Amino acid sequence: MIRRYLRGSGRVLVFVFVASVIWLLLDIAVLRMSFSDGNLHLLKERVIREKELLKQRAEVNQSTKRDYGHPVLRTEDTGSVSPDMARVYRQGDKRRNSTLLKSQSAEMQEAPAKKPVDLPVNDTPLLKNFNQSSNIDRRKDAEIKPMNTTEKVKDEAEQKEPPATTKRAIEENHIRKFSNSYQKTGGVHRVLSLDVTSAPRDPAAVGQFGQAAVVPGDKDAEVKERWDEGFFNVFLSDRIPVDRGVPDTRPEICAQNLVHDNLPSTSVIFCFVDEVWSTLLRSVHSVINRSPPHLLKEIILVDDFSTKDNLKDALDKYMSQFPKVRIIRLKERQGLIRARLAGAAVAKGEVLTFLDSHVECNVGWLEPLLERVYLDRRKVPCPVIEVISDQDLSYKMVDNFQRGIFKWPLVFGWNALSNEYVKKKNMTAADPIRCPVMAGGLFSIDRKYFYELGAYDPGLDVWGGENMEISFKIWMCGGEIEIIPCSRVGHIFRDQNPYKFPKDRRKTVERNLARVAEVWLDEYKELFYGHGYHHLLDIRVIDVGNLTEQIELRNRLKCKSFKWYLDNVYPEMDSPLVKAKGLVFNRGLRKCLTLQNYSLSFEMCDLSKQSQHFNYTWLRNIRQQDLCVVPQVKYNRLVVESCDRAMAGQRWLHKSSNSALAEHLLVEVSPNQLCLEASPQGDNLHFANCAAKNAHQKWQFTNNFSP
Ligand code: LR7
Ligand code: MN
Repeated sequence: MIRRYLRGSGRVLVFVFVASVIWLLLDIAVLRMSFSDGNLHLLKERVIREKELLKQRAEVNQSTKRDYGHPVLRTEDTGSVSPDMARVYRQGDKRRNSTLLKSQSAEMQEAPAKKPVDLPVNDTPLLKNFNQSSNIDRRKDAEIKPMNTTEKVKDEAEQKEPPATTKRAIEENHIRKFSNSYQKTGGVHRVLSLDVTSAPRDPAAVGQFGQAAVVPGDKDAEVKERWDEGFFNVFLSDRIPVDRGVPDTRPEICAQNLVHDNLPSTSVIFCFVDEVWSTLLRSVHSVINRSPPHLLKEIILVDDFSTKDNLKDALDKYMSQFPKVRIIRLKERQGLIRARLAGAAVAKGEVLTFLDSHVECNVGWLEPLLERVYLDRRKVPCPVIEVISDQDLSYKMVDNFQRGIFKWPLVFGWNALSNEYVKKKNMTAADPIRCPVMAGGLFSIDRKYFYELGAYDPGLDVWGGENMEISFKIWMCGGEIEIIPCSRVGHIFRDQNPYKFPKDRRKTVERNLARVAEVWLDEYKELFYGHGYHHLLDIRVIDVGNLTEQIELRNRLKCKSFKWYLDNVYPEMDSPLVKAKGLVFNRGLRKCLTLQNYSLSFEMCDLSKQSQHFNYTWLRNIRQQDLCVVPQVKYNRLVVESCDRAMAGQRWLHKSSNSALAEHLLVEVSPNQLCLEASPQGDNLHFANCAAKNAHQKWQFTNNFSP
């Protein structure tokens, strides 16, 4: 039977079959030979790395599924920040994490801490060139040869490219390639996930790939000694490579996103004063390594009159290897606000990108920002600000759906979008997030638009409040602030400013905030002063300076009201204009306070009588239109005067229902506790020592808005 098959056409078939098998075997052998050991190793590594990445993303996704990935959401939902929140911004929750929220207020308020997620980056070698995995658009890669990782640099060298020996040469090489092959077509391309280094990264280096760096046992004293140089672990920072890799923390879809080919170029502006050398360098390297060169017009370093020696000649020398880096030296200390203005004044890029001087930009950080400006020049995009630990310098990913908000008295904080909101808007983790207030330090803005908006108020001094100013200005004058989840930048959050304030720190910040309140808050400025800043109303305490130009600017730009901002941009913020209002009912007398023809009396309560309606304001006045009910302790009586916000003598403390002296009205300026009391017949109002149970000392407003 076999012989029959081997006859005729069957024989031909068998021959073809056997030949194919032999050919296949040969093919495999050749393929095997073509892989050097190293290549096989790389291949294996990539597979493992991708597995690792998938695992990490699965973990993030898992928590995302649970409740959109931010622990803050578990405690803080729906945009309202609970009153017992403890630390803001600079304080964070040190027990749980090293993240810090910022307080620009002297009275620390609380906001949810921005919770970082520890990344599973344990197996260092597997994470070599981490950023490259699966993020590179291979089709585009072939077309336009974007800058790439160390591995890619090596490949190119093997392709008989001129050897790039210095960083500058490498940079120029890439710029040349880009300008040759990159055509501004008006089309789109997949976002470039670049990460160039001059030499392959050492996987064993301290803190490599954003991992926690460990202090050798005998170096604790040195760590301590150097801490104050930057108020973070300067000792470790100095040991970490200036061009270390960081884990690609973007939501998965980001690497697939398309951006326009003809995005505007940007000037990146770093202002610094006495920044730690290694951190400043790492900030600059992260921009050079991970920004498409054709979009990076220049990097401007504005030295705000630093005192550290190495930030002078040594810095000039170091930066001279990067043709795009320019250093501007201010002749005297200006503070970060005017330093930014100085940087912006010389910038040539179409877009300004401001960054703090202790950051690390992640892969693909720039294009998503510029894309938003390209789509609408009035959009002001901010990256997601991730956490570089002040303790071990590890790069920590933060949760999704976070936005910047403020609480009274203009305290910045983070707040997670509510589940309902995310669902209702059908949001993905990569969608831009409308952001009522920016953190301040990291954002891109169209250069011309920045100036149309009047840039920053140059009257703001040194540090603080400028993020509120620019945020209100942007929103109220027609722009938008967004957080772009596909753009991520790590920032070292620290407990203290490592530089001196020319004047008192607290006073500087308070004065800045008062300027912002006076120009932008309209009637809501009472809420600002009323949350612990009453003292600022006394012109002997602060001089906010001249505001004419700022007010004129606001009029010229025809900016909307602060009420519009609250209603449209930050509707979750509950901002009642007064603390309490309505009838003022005396519990003992069971009658209501009445004001007629400048005289006070008691009448039967009647909601329809305007003479019985009073406001208890944030400035703690009892007020009817422009008239205030004022204690005259000396004569043991009440008078009616025109309200004057600066007069502490016009103020009352109305105790909330859960305090010991519930519903009592205390004279604010008085050496001892004095309470307003109605006489039993209701023919007289006088002051008496406060007595918790005395019903004639209890005053009830119809509506209470504050706890
Ligand atoms: O006088 C100064 N001159 C300067 O050049 C003071 C500071 N600076 C530099 C300084 O070196 C740094 O690079 O300005 C930058 C910001 O100062 P930081 O890092 O001390 O500020 P911060 O990170 O504590 O504070 C945040 O709030 C500031 C308030 O005005 C600025 O807006 C910062 O840019 C801002 N930082 C961020 O938004 C990063 C994320 C923090 C959060 C949340
Ligand atoms: Mn900072």
